[in-house]
Amino acid sequence: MSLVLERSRALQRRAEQLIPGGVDSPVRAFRSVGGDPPFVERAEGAYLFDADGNKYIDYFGSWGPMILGHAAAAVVEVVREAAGRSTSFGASTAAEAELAALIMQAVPSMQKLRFVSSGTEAVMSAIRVARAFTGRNRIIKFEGCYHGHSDALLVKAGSGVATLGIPGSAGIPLETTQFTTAIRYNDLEEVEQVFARHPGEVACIILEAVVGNAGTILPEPGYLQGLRDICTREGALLIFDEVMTGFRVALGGAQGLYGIVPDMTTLGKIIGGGLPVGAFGGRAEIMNMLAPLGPVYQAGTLSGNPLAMAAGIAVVSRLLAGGSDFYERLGDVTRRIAEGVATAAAQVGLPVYTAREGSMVTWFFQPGPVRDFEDAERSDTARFAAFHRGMLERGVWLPPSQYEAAFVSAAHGEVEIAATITAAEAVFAGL
Ligand code: KE4
Repeated sequence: MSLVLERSRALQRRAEQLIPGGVDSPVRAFRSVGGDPPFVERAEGAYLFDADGNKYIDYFGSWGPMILGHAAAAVVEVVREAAGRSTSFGASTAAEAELAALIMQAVPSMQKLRFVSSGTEAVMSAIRVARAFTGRNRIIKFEGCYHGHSDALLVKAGSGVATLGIPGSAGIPLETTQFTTAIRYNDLEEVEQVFARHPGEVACIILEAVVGNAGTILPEPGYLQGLRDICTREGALLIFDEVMTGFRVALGGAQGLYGIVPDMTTLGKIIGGGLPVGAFGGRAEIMNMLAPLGPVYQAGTLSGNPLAMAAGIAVVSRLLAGGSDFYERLGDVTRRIAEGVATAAAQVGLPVYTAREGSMVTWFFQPGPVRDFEDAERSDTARFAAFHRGMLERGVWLPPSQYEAAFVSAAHGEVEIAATITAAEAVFAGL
């Protein structure tokens, strides 16, 4: 089968003249799966429509935000209305506290929070506050976890860094990453060793409690509680980067699902409903370090943007109203899709290891298990690329990397489940 992508190819050629690689974010370039990326013209519900009129079931959902499906009426309506009152003020609005309060209903560990315009900004700011609050510099992160592209965090990162197989990034002075220690996920002994090597120096541990940026990797029993206990004992802050898992794996995010109370949390994606929003927050005594109250400076022209706040309020309100029933249905649809694809692979004897938490899932092309990034890297990325291409040609658009999670939205239902499994059966038959 081949896809008609003439207009997308022409658009790609034009974009490449003006924008590096023709993309505003590297993972969109399809470098690890090959072929030309379709250019999207519009999206609705569970579907994307490209410049050549092709239609796809969407399994990356703008990399997480589109949990209600595309162009959800409630979201579009409030954004249109907000735009009519101007698109930005650079002054305080009631909507900011309204969205903050809604978020705190689901994530009570965030006693105070501040909005920014991306997950990267949220994490960068949270790290700065953690360092100021503890008076320490060292941060512990985990291989394969991605926390945005701020200098100190681009060490053995996941997502696009792993996708492109680059060690980190050029342009980052060693002095900037000298206080970043990246170790294996799911290994408490390695964490203990870092604290033994650097007594009194560790400001925080930051992690994706459920990893999505190495593909989906779940915390082993006791792991998160172990990190919580170590941070409490050592006076370091535990930061859950829930930019992806927040309002995704459960209403209360990974912290709600696993019953762990972090000292700080970062959010993004879903809380903006597809508009640029990030947030960082935590215990009030920590967040009160921020200017204008305290000595930590952090700012943003478009932070708390009225359109983004309106979209976030619409989405988070819907999720709060839907509660556990919403997430139960979403998880069940995802489970059926995950198992259907895995069964299709097993039927032709293809080793595929499925990892799923709620409505985020990854099919690793290997026997598994996948407990950390080293395991994930054993995947057959060439075969994943062939799978991705075959599914795309059959109208199913998966995230274009083995090291990403696929996302299911509330708009995915019986038709999409059946179509996805049928497509997978056809692709696997030819792999
Ligand atoms: P942004 O700056 O891209 O809004 O958020 C950075 C970030 C922080 N923390 C986690 C756990 C994240 O997953 C992300 C961003 N996720 C990737 C997808 N895996 C964004 C996609 C892209 O880079 O284009």
